[in-house]
Amino acid sequence: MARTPRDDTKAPDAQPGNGGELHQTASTPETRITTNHGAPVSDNQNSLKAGLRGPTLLEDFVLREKIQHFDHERIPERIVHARGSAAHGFFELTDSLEEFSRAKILTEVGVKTEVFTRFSTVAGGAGSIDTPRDVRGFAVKFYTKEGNWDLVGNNIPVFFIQDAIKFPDLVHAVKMEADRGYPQAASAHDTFWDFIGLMPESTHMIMWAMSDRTIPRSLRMIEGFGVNTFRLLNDDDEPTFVKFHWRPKLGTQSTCWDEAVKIAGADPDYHRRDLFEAIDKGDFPEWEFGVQLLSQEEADALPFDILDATKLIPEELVPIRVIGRMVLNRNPDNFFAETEQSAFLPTNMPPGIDVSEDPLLQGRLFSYQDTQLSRLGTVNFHQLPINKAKGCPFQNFQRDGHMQTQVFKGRANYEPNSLAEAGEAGGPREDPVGGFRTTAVPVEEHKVRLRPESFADHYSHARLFFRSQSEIEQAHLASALVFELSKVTLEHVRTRVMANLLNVDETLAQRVADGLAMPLPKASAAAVEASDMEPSPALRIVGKYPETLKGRAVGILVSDGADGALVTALKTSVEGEGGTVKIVAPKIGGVKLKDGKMLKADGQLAGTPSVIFDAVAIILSEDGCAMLMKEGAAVDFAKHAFGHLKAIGYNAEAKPLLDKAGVEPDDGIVELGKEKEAFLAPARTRQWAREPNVRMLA
Ligand code: HDE
Repeated sequence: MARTPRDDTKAPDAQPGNGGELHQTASTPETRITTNHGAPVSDNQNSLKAGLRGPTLLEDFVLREKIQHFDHERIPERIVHARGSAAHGFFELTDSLEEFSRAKILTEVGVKTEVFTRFSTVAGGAGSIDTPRDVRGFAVKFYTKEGNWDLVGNNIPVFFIQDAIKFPDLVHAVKMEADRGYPQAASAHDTFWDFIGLMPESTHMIMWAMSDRTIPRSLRMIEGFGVNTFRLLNDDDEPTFVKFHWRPKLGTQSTCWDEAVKIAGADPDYHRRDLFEAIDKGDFPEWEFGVQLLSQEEADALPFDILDATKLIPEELVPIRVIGRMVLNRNPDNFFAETEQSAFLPTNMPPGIDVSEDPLLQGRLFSYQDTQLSRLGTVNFHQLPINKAKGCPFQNFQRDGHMQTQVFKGRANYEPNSLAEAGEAGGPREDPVGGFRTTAVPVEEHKVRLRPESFADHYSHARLFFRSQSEIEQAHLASALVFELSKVTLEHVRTRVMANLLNVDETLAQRVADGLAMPLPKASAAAVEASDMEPSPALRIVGKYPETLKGRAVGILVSDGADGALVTALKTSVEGEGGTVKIVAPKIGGVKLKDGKMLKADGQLAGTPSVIFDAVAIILSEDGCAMLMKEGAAVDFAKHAFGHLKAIGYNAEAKPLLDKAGVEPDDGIVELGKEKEAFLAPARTRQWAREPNVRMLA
């Protein structure tokens, strides 16, 4: 028999052929690696072989177990909203809704309830980029004292379709095309616009989808909406309709489209990183929570149907009452266990909150529970730590199934039972008073596959949205339509979309036709002619967000010989206002400043372009500038900051680089070292006035 060269008198890592010198060993049960069944592992570097150079043995259960577990690491990704990032935090009620709801989460002022919030894009796969033009999911799981409440919303208050039966068609149309498997995470392609053109009910949502809302600057800067109409039920079981709203403290802010495209290459994880880093450094994002409340009579008086998810209730008609706040203050410990395995269910509602008959919501009530079975593989997914109702006990007579983690005691696995009479545990019982009750909505009609007349107006709200936008936002919306339709290869599809747009607003349709260099067709036949509603300025985002450095990032590009005092002064001012500063240098080790000191870089120029910052400063020495003028990444740093409407601070020595990049003087281009405010003021916002000089908008 061949002898192995193992010498038991030597430490394991000193053994020949042990595979690397750096691995560490352990000798106590607390620190050593074990198999999944607890057997201590002596060697995690080498598989068991028949001889030094021989084949691996089937008997190596340590190897087999490790490889087999690895082979099964993935679970199916979400069919939609696959790409997501999440955080833990709390919700605090500031104003009681006692009059309308008996849910403790909506009546106990000052109580902090744990939440887990997952943001997502919709169309792309789990590994897709963070910045496509797409709707963002905004799903909040409140671990309330009366069971989990999952408010599974989006950052847009309306939806593409009215009836759940169209959801698979919509999703098939927007995802990668069936034969070619592309494009990934992009709506700019034939099948999506083909479906949209044929579904006039999607027109209102299309206005939102083509607005700047779908290219957010940060997940910390998106609004959230429950979208569907829900009900609240008070102690007397009286119902009130409710719409839910989240409003970010940092304001709703977006990128420029060209910027979003470039960020996709520079940092595909832009939003995930931004959220993680902000929370990591204690800069906790916060949202206000608000409700729109209306009685049946108020709902009946509206000129649209609140059961139709393609419509919104303008704030000017029904104001938003702010009743609480949410703060996200803890990153997940483990992405898979928490973010990936989290399962949100619109059916998770505490007593006092109820659904409406919105046919989109009704379909969702089935879909989410069903989808968890294929994603998480077992009816016991509610026992996973992230999904478990931790605000209260959960107990019933449901038993067994795959991956059952509870060890039930006793014989009581049915109800009613009288085991208590024999001194045994009888288990929990129903609670007619404190339990969940459904609104007693009268139902007395024929079964039909029809939509009500009140759902037939597909254009008034689209017009309301478009006409409520600022001039800049209207131009972005028209340009987004031109961009997307320019990627559509089927001419008749472009024409059909334009025919629908004519029903929204003739000037919009004309701008799109001009942008495509195509003739404007006749308007498509509308089931109901659009009517003019009072514009709702609350629907804008430009000009509404706070001008602040809080939550914003400033990149300072430096070279050898740069003026360190100027860099420090700028950094101190920006950080003093709550902004983040990152030093960008040609080499990651940093630069040698004018005074001979070293300044470390946070990012190397090629990998840290200006697209990832909200404002930039360029502080160079004369030699440094001469060198960087030959570096495309440096020229792009200035050029893109200018094109993306960012403030640019510079010192005199850096001016030639700006000239080479085509940076033209305006209020956002500031020589540093003069008045501090001169740079800080434009750095707190975007230079919208510059846009007509840098971009041809539709
Ligand atoms: Fe979803 N949706 N959805 N959806 N949705 C899913 O559930 C579905 C809709 C939303 O971070 C899936 O667990 C149907 C509207 C978010 O995990 C699935 C219909 C709104 C998330 C599903 C809709 C949403 C999902 C896929 C039409 C805004 C991510 C994985 C009737 C109010 C939640 C999963 C998370 C996820 C079905 C329409 C929001 C397939 C059938 C409207 C934020 O069950």
